[in-house]
Amino acid sequence: MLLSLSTVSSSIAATKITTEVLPQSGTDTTYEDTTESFVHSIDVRPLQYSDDDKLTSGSFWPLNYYRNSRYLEVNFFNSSGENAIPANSKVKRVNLVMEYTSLNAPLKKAHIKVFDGKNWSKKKKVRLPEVGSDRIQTINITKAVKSAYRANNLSIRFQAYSLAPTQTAIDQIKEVITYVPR
Ligand SMILES: [Ca+2]
Repeated sequence: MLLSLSTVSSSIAATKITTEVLPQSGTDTTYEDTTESFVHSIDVRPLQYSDDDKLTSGSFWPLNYYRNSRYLEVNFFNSSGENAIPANSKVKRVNLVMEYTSLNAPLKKAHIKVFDGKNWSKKKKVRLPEVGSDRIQTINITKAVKSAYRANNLSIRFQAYSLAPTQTAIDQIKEVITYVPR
């Protein structure tokens, strides 16, 4: 009897929970002019599900190299929703699932950065799609998201550049968190 109680108790302690967080807001600065008025809020609803309803970048990505000022930023603020991760939970893994395509020409490079509450992380490479064909991938960002607070207050920036003008269309981007509640 004691043995069985002990077994139950240790299995509860080790229970991992995986939850998905969908984007709530975001901004697009791909427009030609990067003055304040060209920082556009985006409608994130197309990003929430893989259903071919897509968010197209407002303008072409830069040519030949990245520009710091050009990005799509997506926020996964989750501190009060039913999927919020309890404070002090042990965050085991945080992935981004992203499905997107390039519309007009191949991308040369693409990456994401993760905001950790103070700074943007190092670049995480994003694999490139064929033109007009969706590419779905899982990007492990656990190293940049070490706490429940950060997992609940995630912002990411997607950046790309190409050799010929092209926009991207994102069908889905979501945060998948695996954690052990405390
Ligand atoms: Ca969609």
